[in-house]
Amino acid sequence: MKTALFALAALAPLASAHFKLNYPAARGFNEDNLAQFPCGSFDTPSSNRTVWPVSNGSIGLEMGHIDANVEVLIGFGNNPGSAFNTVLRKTFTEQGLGAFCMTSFSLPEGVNVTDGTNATIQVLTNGDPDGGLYNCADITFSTSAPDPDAGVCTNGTGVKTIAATSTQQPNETTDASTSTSASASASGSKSAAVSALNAGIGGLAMAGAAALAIVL
Ligand SMILES: *[C@@H]1O[C@H](CO)[C@@H](O)[C@H](O)[C@H]1NC(C)=O
Ligand SMILES: *[C@@H]1O[C@H](CO)[C@@H](O)[C@H](O)[C@H]1NC(C)=O
Ligand SMILES: *[C@@H]1O[C@H](CO)[C@@H](O)[C@H](O)[C@H]1NC(C)=O
Ligand SMILES: *[C@@H]1O[C@H](CO)[C@@H](O)[C@H](O)[C@H]1NC(C)=O
Ligand SMILES: *[C@@H]1O[C@H](CO)[C@@H](O)[C@H](O)[C@H]1NC(C)=O
Ligand SMILES: *[C@@H]1O[C@H](CO)[C@@H](O)[C@H](O)[C@H]1NC(C)=O
Ligand SMILES: [Cu+2]
Repeated sequence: MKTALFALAALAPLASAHFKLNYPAARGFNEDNLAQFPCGSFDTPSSNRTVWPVSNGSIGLEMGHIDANVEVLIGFGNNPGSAFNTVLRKTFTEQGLGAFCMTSFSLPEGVNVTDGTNATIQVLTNGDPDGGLYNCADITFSTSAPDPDAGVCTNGTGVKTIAATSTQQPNETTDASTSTSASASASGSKSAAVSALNAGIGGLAMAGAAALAIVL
């Protein structure tokens, strides 16, 4: 497993991480436990919250799948538990590996927050091959929140978004490549890479082939 992961990581660094929430800072990141609802195994709010804007916020991810369905929810208060009841961005499909910066977040009509309101953002994507993958970030709203530092929230080359073919939440659909019109070769190479990662039985040769498939 480690060998396969390492070989993949060396050749295609972004393929190994499912997805990662970089900004606002995640509660924590444990790649092996990302499938644990609601926050990828981090159930306790961080004492260190990111000050995040009431309008025009950004959320920076790093994508390790060639395509993924993504949804962003929020729960209000100091510890929403698993009550992420408000949708900040409904399900869409993202394609391309690497840095992905979602922009222009604002709260839905009728949701009022003031400076100092605490909340937790939950980002979910679909899993390998089904179920969800979760990352959460604890924030404090502020009308004067600073922009993310330069380079923290950017888009990698080739990253793009398209409408999702399903309105279901990503954790209730199967792998995006089976439910979108993404090219067959892309989903094929993704599956190869993902099985090498997940099964851990690939060994160097197969991991190398999977990494090559990703690059191509
Ligand atoms: C928000 O969270 C911070 C740190 O976790 C805490 O000190 C503060 O009292 C909380 N604010 C409110 C309004 O509860
Ligand atoms: C608190 O968060 C800030 C910004 O994300 C980070 O630079 C700092 O290292 C964090 N501190 C701790 C103790 O986690
Ligand atoms: C929204 O945020 C982005 C990224 O921080 C910034 O470049 C842009 O100027 C902001 N737009 C407005 C209208 O504030
Ligand atoms: C990244 O790309 C997405 C999809 O095209 C776009 O909505 C977003 O504004 C871009 N982010 C930045 C920081 O330009
Ligand atoms: C939010 O604020 C608006 C305008 O001040 C007000 O009309 C509305 O009732 C508030 N909504 C809630 C849920 O408090
Ligand atoms: C999927 O995530 C949403 C939002 O957090 C949650 O309400 C729902 O229960 C989750 N579904 C499953 C099957 O875990
Ligand atoms: Cu994955």
